[in-house]
Amino acid sequence: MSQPIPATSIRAEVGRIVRETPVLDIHTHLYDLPFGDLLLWGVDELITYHYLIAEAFRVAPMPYGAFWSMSKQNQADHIWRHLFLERSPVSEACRGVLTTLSELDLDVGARDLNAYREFFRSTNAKDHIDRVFKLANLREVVMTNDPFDPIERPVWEKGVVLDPRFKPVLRMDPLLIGWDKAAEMLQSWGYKTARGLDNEDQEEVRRFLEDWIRRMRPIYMAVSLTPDFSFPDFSATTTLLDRCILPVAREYNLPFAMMIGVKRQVNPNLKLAGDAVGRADVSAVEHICERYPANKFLVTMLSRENQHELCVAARKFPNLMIFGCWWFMNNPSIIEEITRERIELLGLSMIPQHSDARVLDQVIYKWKHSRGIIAEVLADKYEDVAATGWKVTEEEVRRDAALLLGGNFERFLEWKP
Ligand code: HDL
Ligand code: ZN
Repeated sequence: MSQPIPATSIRAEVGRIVRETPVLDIHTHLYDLPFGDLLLWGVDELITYHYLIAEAFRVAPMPYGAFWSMSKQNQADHIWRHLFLERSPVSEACRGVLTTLSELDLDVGARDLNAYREFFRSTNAKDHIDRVFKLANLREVVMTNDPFDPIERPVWEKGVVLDPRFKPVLRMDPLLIGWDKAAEMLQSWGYKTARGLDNEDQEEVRRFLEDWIRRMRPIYMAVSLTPDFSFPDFSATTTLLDRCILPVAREYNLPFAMMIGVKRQVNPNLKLAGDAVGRADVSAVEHICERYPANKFLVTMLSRENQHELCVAARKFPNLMIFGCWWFMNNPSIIEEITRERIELLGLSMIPQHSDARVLDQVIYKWKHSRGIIAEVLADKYEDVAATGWKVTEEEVRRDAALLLGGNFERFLEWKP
């Protein structure tokens, strides 16, 4: 066994090891180069992140239409002025912009937005992907790919060769949440789905899924669900899960990711920023994990109030892997709280974080901030066991960090229940 880390050095060593461990980021909205403008990067995209748009409307209310008709650069100037210059940028989303600029070696103290723009104009997307992956110490990012998206679909239909660092996921919100409209879209693509989800419709939905699995080679299938998600019930969602999605997921040994608790468009004027959160019913997760032991489920929940019960549910089902501090959970105070309770209840058998990045550069700050918190919590836990006489070694800390930052996910993908 390698030399134990002296108790007084555990914190520093754990921090270094976590920083040095490359991450597999299991949920993002990033796109590889062939998807063109769907790949967002640069300072104006950073500043017009929908999180910051919501925050800007709080301090500088204006007619929504007036904001949306502004150019991206003018929207960024507006947000920069109100959230960064006229008041201190201390929210997590504001701080993230500054962390990213700082890690890119730009002079944050100068507060010179046009100088930052100059830097991004001086580079290109391909070089920037390499630069960002290196700074964030990422090895792979998992995308969110939607066959119902009219811009994205043709890219897949034409055929796309992906950079191996970008992994696809088959996202199916429109199918599961709006079956009637999805049925019409499937019909327009040649699938016979006009009979109210009877057996023949179900067969056609399975064919649609298999067509896209062959085209996209996704590493999991995913959906976001509202707080009132229940399972089983008499909805089209239950029928689609039971008869279409989960049988196909089993056949291809693909996990099904459920992201539960989004209250969609509580303020539609804010567009992407208009969604909110609601406490969901974890028993739906328990029922689906219990009913389908040969399926694998990745689950993250949006409400802080659901986190402890989700940890307990994960203790009951080996086919349930909980992950990330999603969206409104992705703030230091909550990341720390739920990482502690996850390690205390689940040890290292969970996936502590994903970035959910929409702008390429965001992975720099989202992972720098989260690595710091995860390392601090881990250091506490190693110090606790070292106090009993247990020997904590660099080799084992490195092993554990690799599990948390990608290894658990990869093993879960490989595992056949
Ligand atoms: O449904 C999702 O995947 C969410 O992450 C939404 O995309 C949300 O708008 C978001 O970006 N959250 O971080
Ligand atoms: Zn997301």
